[in-house]
Amino acid sequence: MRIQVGTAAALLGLLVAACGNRSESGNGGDDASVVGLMNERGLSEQDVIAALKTYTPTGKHDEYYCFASGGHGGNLIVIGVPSMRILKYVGVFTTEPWQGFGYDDATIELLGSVKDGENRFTWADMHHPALSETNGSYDGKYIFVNDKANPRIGVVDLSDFVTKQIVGTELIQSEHGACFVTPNTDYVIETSQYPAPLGGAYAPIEEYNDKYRGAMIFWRFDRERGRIDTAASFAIELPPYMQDLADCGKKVSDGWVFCNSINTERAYGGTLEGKPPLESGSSQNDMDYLHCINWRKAEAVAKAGKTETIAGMRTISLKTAIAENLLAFVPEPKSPHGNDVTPDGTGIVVGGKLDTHTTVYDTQKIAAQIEAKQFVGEDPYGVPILDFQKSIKGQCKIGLGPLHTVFDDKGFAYTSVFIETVVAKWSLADLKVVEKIDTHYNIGHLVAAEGDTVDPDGKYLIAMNKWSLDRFAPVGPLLPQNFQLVDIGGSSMNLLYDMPLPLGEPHNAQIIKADKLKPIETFKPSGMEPILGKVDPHAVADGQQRIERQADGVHVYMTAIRSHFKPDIIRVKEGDMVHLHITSVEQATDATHGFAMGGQDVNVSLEPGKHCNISFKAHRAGVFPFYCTEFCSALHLEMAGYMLVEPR
Ligand code: RUQ
Ligand code: CUA
Repeated sequence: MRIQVGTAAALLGLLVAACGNRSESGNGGDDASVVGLMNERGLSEQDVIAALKTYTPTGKHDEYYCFASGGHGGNLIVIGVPSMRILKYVGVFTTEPWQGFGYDDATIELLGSVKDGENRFTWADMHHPALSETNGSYDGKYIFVNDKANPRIGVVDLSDFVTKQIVGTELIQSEHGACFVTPNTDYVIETSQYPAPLGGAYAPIEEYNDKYRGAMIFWRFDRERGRIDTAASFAIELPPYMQDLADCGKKVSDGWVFCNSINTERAYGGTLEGKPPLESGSSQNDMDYLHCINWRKAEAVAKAGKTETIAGMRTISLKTAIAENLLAFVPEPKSPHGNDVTPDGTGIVVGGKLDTHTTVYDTQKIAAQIEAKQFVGEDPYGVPILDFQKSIKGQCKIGLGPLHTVFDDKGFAYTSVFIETVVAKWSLADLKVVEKIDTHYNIGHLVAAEGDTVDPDGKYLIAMNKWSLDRFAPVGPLLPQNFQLVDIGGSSMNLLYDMPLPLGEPHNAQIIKADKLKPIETFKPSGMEPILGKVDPHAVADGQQRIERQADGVHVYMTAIRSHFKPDIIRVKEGDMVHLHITSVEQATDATHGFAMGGQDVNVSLEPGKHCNISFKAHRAGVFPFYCTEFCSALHLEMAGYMLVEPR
């Protein structure tokens, strides 16, 4: 393809004029001018404009951070936008060897803080990260993530990008509607998906209707401590529908939380037992139920002690929730999935996977009808139901299979449409589609810059596509996921960049302005243990290095500094418990060390000022070299030592 200079747009024309005659820096082609490169690589003008909008020169930082779920990897992916450069993987539910996450005493304990009996989990199914908010805006302090498979919530502190806490409850056996935060992050919400007897008990599946239940958990977040306060948390029992995504009211609807459900048919499969598969059994009804919960009322009810404790969780029973008028349903069309409150809080956009519309509910009408108890019926559990028509603002004819919706700063909504594989842009004012953009292929979630807050930025949107099909060089049957960066700053949407994600399935993400984050550069004061959040009692200052034999084994108080460990010879006896207490006494930002020892599965990261405690048994006699794993100086290879394990 030859490009005619005369057809270039103004921007490109300028570039061409500026660079067209220069060819001195040619690497590869003969003509290194912009036009020459375009011709050589077969790039269109649109391609070059897209490249210019995402290219970020060396040393320049991105305007936004995107925090994407790491899916089965159980970690959080930090990506710069618009360059789409991956900045970090933060270990949350699984080990992250480079960071030593899951290899020292504190992180081993953290990863084991939610277990099932003695079963520890080595993976997670992370879906929906949620940034902490103040007055409905991202405040850049924390991010919460969920594990659908083994119901857990992780709390990541954005001051150091370290996971500080993992909580869970045996009340529920799976979840999906998590994490969603209330506008001031008083609560982090986690909702069950597949009903089961609450608390983990057994009941025959034939007793599904009577014994199986869902629940919404309100994890109380203590901002001062930066931790979830499990004792101050509570739950609400829900009928055995499959509760799905939730979102919190904001501004005029602050105090409410809305949650989708599927399978109001209460099908439970039985394909070998003469029953229809779950998938068809659960898609019989035209309507499912949008759950509307007054969480402020629920909080007061829980505070008044009108709860029963199940598996350690204070739980408001369905009966109490109904009696207190804090739970009501509104019908919602055809296997709903996404549930997204508009920036002004007046609407909730629901996408029905088997529908061709998004439905915009009216939060004020819903609240008023519930207050006035204007119900038109009740479900088999006595939960009051509102009239559909009286509860909506209207519907937008959008295309087949709408899922999730995010918002911009100009009154537009953007909905992922799975079956059609597009992002549909539509106006919240008149509920009309204005434009669609192809997202090859299988779009799931989408995320826009601050697009689920009270003040969205517009600018960028990422379509999070489940399989990339033909987008990249083939790598076998398991295809990369594909994040497609879309420019939504102009009057029409433009695809800027395809970013393969080599792990699945990332599900959802959050995009926040980079200048809202102020991460620390080193751990201060020296000896900080990041999960403890303060100087570790075993921290070691220079001059205090020592080896002590105590009742519970050999304690080694060690420092790391360029380029040696002190002590560097450790003598123990076969069978001894060894406790390493290592403090990095560095303060320069470019001086990270690692500590690894073969044969013991020991591997930690020692960023400047950080302290780690590592315990293991000297399981056999022998000589065990240890060394630094970060190329920290010219004499990095010499940053090493020996543990000598003498035979008994
Ligand atoms: S799900 S693709 Cu968020 Cu877990 Cu909708
Ligand atoms: Cu310290 Cu390499």
